[in-house]
Amino acid sequence: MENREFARLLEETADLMEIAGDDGFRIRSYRNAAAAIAGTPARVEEMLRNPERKVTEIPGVGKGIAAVLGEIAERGSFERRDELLRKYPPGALEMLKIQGLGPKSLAVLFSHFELKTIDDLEKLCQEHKLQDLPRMGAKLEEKVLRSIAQYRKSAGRFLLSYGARVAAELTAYLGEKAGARQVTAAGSYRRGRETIGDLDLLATGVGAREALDALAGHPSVTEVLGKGENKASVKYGGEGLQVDLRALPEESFGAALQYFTGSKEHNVALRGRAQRMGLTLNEYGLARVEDGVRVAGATEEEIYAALGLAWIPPELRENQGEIEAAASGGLPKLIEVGDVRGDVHMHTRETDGRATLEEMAAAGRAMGYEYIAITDHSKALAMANGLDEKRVVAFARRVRKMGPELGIRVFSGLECDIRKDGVMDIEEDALAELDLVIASVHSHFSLEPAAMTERILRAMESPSVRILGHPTGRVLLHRDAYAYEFERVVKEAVRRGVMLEINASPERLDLHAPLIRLAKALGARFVISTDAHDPKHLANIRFGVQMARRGWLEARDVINTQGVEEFQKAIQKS
Ligand code: DGT
Ligand code: CA
Ligand code: CA
Ligand code: ZN
Repeated sequence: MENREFARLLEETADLMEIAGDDGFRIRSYRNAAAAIAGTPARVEEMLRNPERKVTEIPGVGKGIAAVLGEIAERGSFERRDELLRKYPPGALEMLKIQGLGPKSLAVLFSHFELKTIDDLEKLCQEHKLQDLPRMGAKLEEKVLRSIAQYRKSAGRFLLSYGARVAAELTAYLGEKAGARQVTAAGSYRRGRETIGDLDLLATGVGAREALDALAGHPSVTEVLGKGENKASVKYGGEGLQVDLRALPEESFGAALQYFTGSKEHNVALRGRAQRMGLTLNEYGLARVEDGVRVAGATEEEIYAALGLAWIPPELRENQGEIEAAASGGLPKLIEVGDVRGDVHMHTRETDGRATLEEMAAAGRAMGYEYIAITDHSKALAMANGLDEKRVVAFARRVRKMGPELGIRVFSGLECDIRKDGVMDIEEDALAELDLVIASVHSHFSLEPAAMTERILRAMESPSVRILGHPTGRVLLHRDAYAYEFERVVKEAVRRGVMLEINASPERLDLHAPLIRLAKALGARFVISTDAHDPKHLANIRFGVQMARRGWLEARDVINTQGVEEFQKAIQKS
């Protein structure tokens, strides 16, 4: 069992304890322990087994929690959790994910109504039953209905970054346990979609068959949904990600990879093209209709070539014009991770980051970058200890003075809040001290679209603003983009030389592909940056690059693929 799993059970129980009105101190001790366990490199499961070690070595883990961890390791749950799960319906855990309803409101609802599922909750809101209760009103009902819709849309989907973690782990595991050397992830994961419904793995060559058994025996597999000659389907981890593994002969590997990469829409269009050429395409290969002779199947390249097409990168396979472009030699030369030469959005301990300026600089060097920009928060984010004018200026001077000591070019920057009325959170003369200002919306997400448009337009009037940060504000599986006139904002950004961020943080991935393509068509320029709050987040750049690729971007569209001199020119103030 992974540490994450232990942490998840503790967190979940803390939520239920809050509904039950348990002692706040106790609830906090669960949450603290969960955070500590998730963040500790040592494996809890091994510590429990090892007589030389004690889990109480982990800060935040006391005797009580240690006993709980032992029980979880033994039987997957523990007494208090079982009690709470008996007391409240299983839907309670889901309801906690509905925004607007904290544990306290849920406790009130449970005491007044027979409430078992999200559907019951939806019905209560539609029938305006919440309004009869203290401190609940029509506004809350609307909010809950909206977030139920949001929840349903995201239920059963997983972040791309989680898919990446599981894919890497299983690939290594199948190599080790079954000797399978060629395991490839297909499906939406390979296309780089920001969320995935399940993980589709393909194995071929030595050990492919053996891999099916090995997968079913993986310690994080909670359920085997099915296992046959060529396919195994399992549930992985506490959140229940489905993983499908197929074992394939080498001669049809390309056809299977093509088929299971999708998208469905791309495949339908491709099969149509094959048919018009007198060919049939399926997961086993490409063959002539008239005599059934196979013409391709071992690699994707030969299949696309036999269809008169250049090989199409998976990120483009959404039937959005890529087949036409591949037929006419018009595919873009997509940006690659190696093209990025600097990361220009990150936080330090000055605000809500976990590392120092020096540590982030070292991490940037380790990525092979020529430059980074440190862009901490501004004062409106009081929770994050945002910088005021004085600290902004002091920071800029400090970076200037340190210069070469940092071993990499560091631009002094700021992620400056755009206030509700569009005024920048920091005075212009302080902003002017900085090399690079990102303007971001972090509050008042539900303004009317017209007001939100004006707000962002006004922020861009500041001559210091160079980048619009996470331009739509969405948080995947959690919060929709805020509404505004995107085209108008992009046109103004182009006019003022403001670049659009493609935020690579796995929870955001903002902008997404359709908006990137639209913005590019309007002449926008982009940066891809990680918004790192920890040195290890710099590696998330790959997800941002995948978004850019899905948006058909080439390296020249992305300004932080340029060397330090050119980048500096691009951020110079007019
Ligand atoms: P997901 O898992 O919801 O994020 O999305 P995908 O694209 O990974 O979809 P999935 O896992 O259902 O299937 C993987 C690929 O297999 C899909 O992209 C295309 C192919 N595929 C699956 N079912 C069909 C089908 O009924 N028709 C066609 N043409 N292709 C299919
Ligand atoms: Ca899939
Ligand atoms: Ca699948
Ligand atoms: Zn931000």
